[in-house]
Amino acid sequence: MDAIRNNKKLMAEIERIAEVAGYLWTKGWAERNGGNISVNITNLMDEEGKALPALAPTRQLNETVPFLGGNFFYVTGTGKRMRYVAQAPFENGSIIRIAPDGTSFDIIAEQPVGPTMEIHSHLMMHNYLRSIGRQTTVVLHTHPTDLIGLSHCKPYKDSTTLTRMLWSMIPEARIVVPKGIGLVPYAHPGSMELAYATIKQLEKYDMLLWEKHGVLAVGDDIIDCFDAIDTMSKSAQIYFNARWAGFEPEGMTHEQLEELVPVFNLPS
Ligand code: 2HA
Ligand code: ZN
Repeated sequence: MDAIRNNKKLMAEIERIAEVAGYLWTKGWAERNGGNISVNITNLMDEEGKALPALAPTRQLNETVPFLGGNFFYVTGTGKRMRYVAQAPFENGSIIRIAPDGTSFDIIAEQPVGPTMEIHSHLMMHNYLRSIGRQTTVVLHTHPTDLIGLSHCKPYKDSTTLTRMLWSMIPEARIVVPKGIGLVPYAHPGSMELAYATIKQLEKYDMLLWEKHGVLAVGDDIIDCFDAIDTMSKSAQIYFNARWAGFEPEGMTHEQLEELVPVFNLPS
């Protein structure tokens, strides 16, 4: 489909999405069809691409997304595996166009691959972020073993305690994820309950730990979203490695953590 393949800026972004999908698999964060990605590509679409006809019947959304009317997204496909998204992003994901009134969407390229079952919650998150004036383009959901493991541990089922511990394992954690990580209580995958609880926490955090399920990161750049999750996963690994070696890690002190704020110009 030339309207898509000839669009160099768009294809460059699709390649970056495929690159990250490959990282999710090699990291061991994407068993079977675990995880999903949506990226707002509206600014990368040209007129020819925007006008492509629908490849499948129009689908209704569970919730209207008025701030996304006329927007375009690349979305990984339902049941599709990240390791194959990495190799063939258009066989394992598709480009969708949101209707001008934000009530439905059409799949327009390249094949009629149905989007992830999390499409409703992803779009509600994108819509919420636009509604508060943010230009966020990426929602990335994946299953990092170490961070999910922590969400089974009672003392860390609290966003402040969890953030403080992860930050204290290595300075990069606070530098790369300055807002910290919010804990979202368990609700089943794809549920509206999970979507609403997530949106509520996006007021404060760009990264969320879905209890006993996975991690979700939002941002302007898919590589940055991956890096943020990777950095928090590194902290969790340091914590678990210390525990396996038989000691409770000391962690950076309060002073050491606070000192980073002015040095790296972080929000306090
Ligand atoms: O797409 O990870 O949360 C599979 C999932 C659902
Ligand atoms: Zn999941």
